[in-house]
Amino acid sequence: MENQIITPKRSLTEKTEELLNEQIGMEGKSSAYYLSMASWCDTMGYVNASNFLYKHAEEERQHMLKIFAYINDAGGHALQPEVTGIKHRFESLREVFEAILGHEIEVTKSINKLVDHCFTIKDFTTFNFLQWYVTEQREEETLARRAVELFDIIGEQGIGLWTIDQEIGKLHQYAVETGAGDGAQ
Ligand code: OFO
Repeated sequence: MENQIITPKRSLTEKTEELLNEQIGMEGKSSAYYLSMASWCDTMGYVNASNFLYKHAEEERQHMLKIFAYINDAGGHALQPEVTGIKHRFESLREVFEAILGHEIEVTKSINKLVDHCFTIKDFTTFNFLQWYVTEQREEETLARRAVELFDIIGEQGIGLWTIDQEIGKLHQYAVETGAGDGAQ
């Protein structure tokens, strides 16, 4: 087991810093991915989905910056991640929201790995810092799941896609009003 090394210069072990930088990469990728999706939705006339995703891209960037501040305040060095391989075109609106749900599940696994690591080495400060992300992931997974369900409940024929876009707008509004998907309790 890695020993926690707290010195006058730093409060993070190298491994913890490495994992936090990996998480920065995940959040940066989320932001870029959602921005790309927002743009595609915009070009397709899915106005509400597009607004939802532009805002979501911004939130993910804030999640990334929160970790930047945490690492550097603890005496480490936060690294700007390389973000490559972002998809720009999608087959359908459904594909977009299924991809979001799949991506958020991967982000949750990554956060859980980090939380487990911190608990194991007894870095309770970072463990505590990460609780915000634990809550956030549950909210974001729920929002994405609700969006994916709309495709089955409403159906995509006729005005189905238009209606789904309207409902996504309501989900967005709900998230804004309650702070869901933004780590609020
Ligand atoms: Fe950063 O909250 Fe989702 O990915």
